[in-house]
Amino acid sequence: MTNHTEWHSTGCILCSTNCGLQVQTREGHLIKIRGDKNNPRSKGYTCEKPAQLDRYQNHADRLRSPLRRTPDGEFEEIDWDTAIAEVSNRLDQIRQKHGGDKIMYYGGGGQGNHLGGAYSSATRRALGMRYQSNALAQEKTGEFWVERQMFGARPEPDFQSTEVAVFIGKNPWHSHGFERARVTLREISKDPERSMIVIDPRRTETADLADHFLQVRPGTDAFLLAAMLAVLVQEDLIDHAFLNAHTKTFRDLKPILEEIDVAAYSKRAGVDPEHTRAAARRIGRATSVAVLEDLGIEMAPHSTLNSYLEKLLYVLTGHFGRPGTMNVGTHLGKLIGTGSDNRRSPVGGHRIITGLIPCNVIPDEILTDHPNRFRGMIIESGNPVHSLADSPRMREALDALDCVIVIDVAMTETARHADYILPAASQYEKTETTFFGGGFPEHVFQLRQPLFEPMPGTLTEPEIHSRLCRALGAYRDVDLSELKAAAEEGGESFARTFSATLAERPNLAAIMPVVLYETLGPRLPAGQQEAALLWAACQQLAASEEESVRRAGLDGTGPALGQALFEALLDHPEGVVISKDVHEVSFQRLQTEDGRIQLVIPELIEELQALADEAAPSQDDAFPFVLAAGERRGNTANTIYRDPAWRRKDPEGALRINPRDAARVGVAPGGRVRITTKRGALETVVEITDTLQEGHITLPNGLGLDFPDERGERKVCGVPPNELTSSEDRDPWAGTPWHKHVRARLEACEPGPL
Ligand SMILES: Nc1nc2c(c(=O)[nH]1)N[C@H]1C(S)=C(S)[C@@H](COP(=O)(O)OP(=O)(O)OC[C@H]3O[C@@H](n4cnc5c(=O)[nH]c(N)nc54)[C@H](O)[C@@H]3O)O[C@H]1N2
Ligand SMILES: Nc1nc2c(c(=O)[nH]1)N[C@H]1C(S)=C(S)[C@@H](COP(=O)(O)OP(=O)(O)OC[C@H]3O[C@@H](n4cnc5c(=O)[nH]c(N)nc54)[C@H](O)[C@@H]3O)O[C@H]1N2
Ligand code: SF4
Ligand SMILES: [Mo]
Repeated sequence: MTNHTEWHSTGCILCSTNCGLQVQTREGHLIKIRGDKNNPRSKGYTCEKPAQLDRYQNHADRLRSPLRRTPDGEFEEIDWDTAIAEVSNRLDQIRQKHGGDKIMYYGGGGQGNHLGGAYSSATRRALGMRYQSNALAQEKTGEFWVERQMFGARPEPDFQSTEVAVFIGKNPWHSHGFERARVTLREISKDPERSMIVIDPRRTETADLADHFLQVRPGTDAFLLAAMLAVLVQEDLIDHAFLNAHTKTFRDLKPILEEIDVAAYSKRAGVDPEHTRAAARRIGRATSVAVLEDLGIEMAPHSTLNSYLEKLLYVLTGHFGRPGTMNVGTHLGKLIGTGSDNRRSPVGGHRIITGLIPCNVIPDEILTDHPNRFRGMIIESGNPVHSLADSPRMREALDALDCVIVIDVAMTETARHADYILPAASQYEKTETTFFGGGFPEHVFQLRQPLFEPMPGTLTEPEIHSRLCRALGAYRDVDLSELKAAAEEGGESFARTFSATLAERPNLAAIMPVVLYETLGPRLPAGQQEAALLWAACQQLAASEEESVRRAGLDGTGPALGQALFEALLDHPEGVVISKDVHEVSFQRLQTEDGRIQLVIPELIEELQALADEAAPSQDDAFPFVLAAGERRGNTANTIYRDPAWRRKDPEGALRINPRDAARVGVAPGGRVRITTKRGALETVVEITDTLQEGHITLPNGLGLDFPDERGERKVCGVPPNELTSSEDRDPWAGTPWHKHVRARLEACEPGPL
């Protein structure tokens, strides 16, 4: 086994920021971990969480052999040849009997790994699968839907140089979401010329640094954002020159915002109208503003409307396409699907956005006798039984399928419901990367190289998909011989043969990732065969964004530039700048019909206008609390760390509650409560804190995982939040869940025996 006694570059896989790390290893363990100063984006920064990464790499529940469910519901080990043959056979049977479109794909990547999903497209095409979903369809699809209509692109905030940073339902102190978050937050907070605006019902660590903290009542952001937009229009803080140049329909929007009663809407949101005005004026008068929304508004009532209003805040004030504002960057590889948004889910007719079926309706697309229902599922790098709304119903749905295949590194809540479990090499045992944003104007990409050999018994996802495609008859060795020969000749010759082959042979074009893996892959340095697919992504980026790529210092034109880019990725496992943009390019990247920003989304305008008549929520006596089910804290990391021992403080993940509520419920610090929602009831420990307003309670995300203790007894530590959520509580447009707004009641528990 290779030991890295020297520092070795890799990356953090615990959140989408993917900070660069340097590590030392010994006998399969990560023994020393520090930030990597050579990563051009994170520059040595990390938070507290990656220190424990060996708990991801090595733990009791890592999978070490393919497993098959036995008739008595247990699992038995099988070898890989049997697993591949039986899995492809079972899926092919569904295809032949019901059609490949009855097999659904879920997942494809987490916070640190997106190559599996990219290679899976070959297996999906080989089986004729048409429908997929992943965690983005329970958080970001509402925002995507809005962005597609307004911009046809995805603008990203530049907090490094902005004058005014705005966070809406986002706590970057803990959840990050952009590079070097804590450093940047402190810099903005200390600088008297710069300001921070935070909209959150809880006084978060980020709110503590803010100049304007609007402590909104949970679930009423639409009112507050509408009031802020109304201030901008009513006080004429609008950038008319920008709107004239880049939009068309302000005159349709203006009267709607002019009518809004700022005082009444602010009060409805629990915010002093003067605070609303002050924050809006700060945005209206700033030279630059950057805005980031996240789960606090995306998983709450009016979620898609919230995303629309959030974007109007910066568009009406012209904070787009300049330093410190919102810009549209380049991307190597695709995180978000393309294609039309006109498709609907096969049973319920739910809107498919960026190619994804809303997570909340997946059980409805299975638990029915509708002829188009799903019959099988491939779940890769996702834990939907734990992470999607309504865990009991998700378990029922998986059990109703003819065949469930899970590809994962660990025995998860979801894997327990599989017919076959295929064990993957971990993210430190293969070449991996993510397609999350790498920044603007300089875009950084990191292709991480393996620290360890794949654990015996595991395979990388590209290898799994290649074997599945072969077993399904999607390719034979002879089909690839010409390309293999061309790969030996290298660069230009391979590029030519590759385009010619794909143009002539649609069946190979359909499984392109696997073709690259099998032909170019073996020519790559040892352990980096999985990088092959990125060769195509590099060629594409070099062709579409030649100037930006050359500005990053890469030479050549056409395929030679693509090749140079690909080699840069292989040569720089610490991360490398792959493109440099000028800000004006943001306007050229608008992909709307007329190339302008669209100000009016008719459906959402209707929802905005209907706010005026929306009844205030009644004090629901059965469920008087609003539970935010799934808060990010310093000791949560989705379900990537399964061993609860990584949480030294607060191992169980306490329910947070305001002191006056705690007194009313009759619970003391460290006491226990029973929390009940319309879906379920569970017990938990409490933490009493005045950072929460009365009536608002929170539970951390990612807890309640099933893991063996020191004696090997399986235990669930903490509350699995989705035992308490319902799939019908969701946004009407995007189907995204309202996890931040779960009605609940609390009762103090008798102190239990210790
Ligand atoms: N430490 C840590 N970091 C993470 C993760 C993790 O598990 N742990 N997960 C990563 C992932 S997958 C994601 S998507 C991001 C999510 O990152 P965030 O969205 O920042 O995370 P949350 O804590 O879920 O929610 C953000 C804020 O929403 C607030 N909120 C609740 N209800 C409302 C409301 O009605 N209105 C408003 N305005 N705010 C509300 C909460 O008080 C909270 O401060 O974090 C990423 N980073
Ligand atoms: N109630 C509530 N529910 C929530 C949230 C909330 O705030 N509240 N947050 C939601 C959000 S924003 C998100 S993003 C989701 C996250 O939930 P999921 O998408 O389910 O993702 P993760 O917990 O990040 O882990 C995914 C899986 O990947 C596996 N894995 C790790 N490395 C590899 C690998 O190399 N290969 C393979 N094949 N598998 C691997 C892990 O073992 C794990 O099972 O949770 C969501 N669920
Ligand atoms: S901010 Fe995210 S990527 Fe960076 S070290 Fe922390 S968890 Fe890892
Ligand atoms: Mo997420």
